[in-house]
Amino acid sequence: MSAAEPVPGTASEYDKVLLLENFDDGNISAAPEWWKFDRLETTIAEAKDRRRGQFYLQLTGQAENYYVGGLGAYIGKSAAEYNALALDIYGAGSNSGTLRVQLFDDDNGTYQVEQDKNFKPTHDDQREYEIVVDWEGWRTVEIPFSRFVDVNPGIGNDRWDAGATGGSGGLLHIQIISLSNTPAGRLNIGLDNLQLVKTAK
Ligand SMILES: [Ca+2]
Ligand SMILES: [Ca+2]
Ligand SMILES: [Ca+2]
Ligand SMILES: [Ca+2]
Repeated sequence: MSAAEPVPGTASEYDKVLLLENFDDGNISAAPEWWKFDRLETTIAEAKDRRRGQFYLQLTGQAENYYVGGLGAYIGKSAAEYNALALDIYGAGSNSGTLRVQLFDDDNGTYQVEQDKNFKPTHDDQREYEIVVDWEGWRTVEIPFSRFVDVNPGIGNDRWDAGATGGSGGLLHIQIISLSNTPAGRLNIGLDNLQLVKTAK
């Protein structure tokens, strides 16, 4: 890589960037506060290369029938000026696992995701994109918002409209569900630099 080439995962290649999380405060309980559920285990890990800053988040955990667990955070910001989610993912080879990234946008102007007893939204869109992590080392994954699929047709307005306008709270939650490639496998994935980005195209 030549010195002039933009470093993947840095702001230089984007028109606009909103950093959601880089884990460099070494604390997942604040700014933002992440919730965690089921068998997902998280460890703040020391980054070995400067693109990752001081820390990243290591995700591990034991699958039961492929499912490990998840983590999520309240964002509550407008995503109107961005067109993709970018995140750095560290893979440990073909059996690292799968991340199902979920975005929730506010469709009833409440600044919160109202949920039923199974934690499914009752008034807001839930949109998903799945990343099969089968590589080794770090990779910046960029997912255009248009690639996220609305998984609750009939609930919310079934449109990606995460701008905080007209009373909408914008992008409310990001949540990441983790799965193993085998029914009783172990997850092994690193996570860093979650950003909303505006790509040039
Ligand atoms: Ca970091
Ligand atoms: Ca809502
Ligand atoms: Ca919907
Ligand atoms: Ca919507």
